[in-house]
Amino acid sequence: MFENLKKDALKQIETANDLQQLEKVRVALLGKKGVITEQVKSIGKLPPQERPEAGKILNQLKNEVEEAIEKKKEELQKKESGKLSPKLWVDVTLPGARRRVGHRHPISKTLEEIETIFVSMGFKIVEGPEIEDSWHNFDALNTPEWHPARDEHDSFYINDLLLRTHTSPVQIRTMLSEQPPIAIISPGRVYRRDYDATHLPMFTQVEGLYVNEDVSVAHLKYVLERFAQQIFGKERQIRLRPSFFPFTEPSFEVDVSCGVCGGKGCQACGYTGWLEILGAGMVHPNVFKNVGYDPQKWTGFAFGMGVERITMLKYNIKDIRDFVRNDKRFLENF
Ligand code: 2NM
Repeated sequence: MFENLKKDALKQIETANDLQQLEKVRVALLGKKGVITEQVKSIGKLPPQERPEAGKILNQLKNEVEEAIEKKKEELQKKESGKLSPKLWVDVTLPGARRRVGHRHPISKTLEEIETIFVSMGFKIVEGPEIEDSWHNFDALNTPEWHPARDEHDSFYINDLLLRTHTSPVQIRTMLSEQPPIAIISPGRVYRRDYDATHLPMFTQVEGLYVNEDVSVAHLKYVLERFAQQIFGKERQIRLRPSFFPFTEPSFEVDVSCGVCGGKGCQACGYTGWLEILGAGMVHPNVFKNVGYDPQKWTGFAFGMGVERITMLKYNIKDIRDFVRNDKRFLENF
């Protein structure tokens, strides 16, 4: 009884040549609908007197088959453990995962260039606090009480203090602690409530201050022309247009000739031939009074520029917000 079934089962097990095939054999024999399982189920259909014998034989058969499967499984496992599954194969001809190097931020790069240019002309770099009181940020700079920059709408206040809106308070602090002659630049972060394609709420400024006897607009223009030619190219020209700041008189907007058309006028410069790069002027006598300098004796020029703006002009960047997106594809270009 069941001799053929047994012979056939053991042969199937013996000829299985990998674990996957062996598992198929196991299911075909002992699975829910396996041949042996079906035989066990059909014992109930035999005449009662034959059932115990059939049960005994089938049970024995089942044990033998299970044992044979287990033995074969061990054998195949030993054989297969020596080789990797295809999932773990490594294609050694593939290029390696490239580790991309970091980059200096374009603002850091421009700032460093600006600093180098002014240091080469004898200016000293001075830094100061980013949180200021309104005396250093506004009053000392001759800014009237009603000036809109003082408004909560335009500046970030922290109770009675505020985030500096320019680095001029650093120049005020330097004039309070040192005596002329003074030649300084003050680079650093400044804060204004403004955010669009040309304004960031936090941006980088460099302001300059020169105080001595007999300083004139000619000195200012000479220093700024040298600056413009070193940062943008020696063929570039500058021009001064009248403007207004509370802390300087006279005050100017300073333009550089367009690098695209050479000053003839084109789309890049709005067909004017000129691009605005900074603000400047002769230090207002009231500012000197506020720091205890005699305005009859001392004269000076000052200027201020946005490093983001200079960088945008240098590299033709259209949206200032690109500087704060941290996109490597942007940062890689400088
Ligand atoms: C500017 C434009 C013009 C400026 C003035 C001073 C100080 F402290 F001497 F009064 N520092 N910076 C100044 C003058 C800044 O930025 C557009």
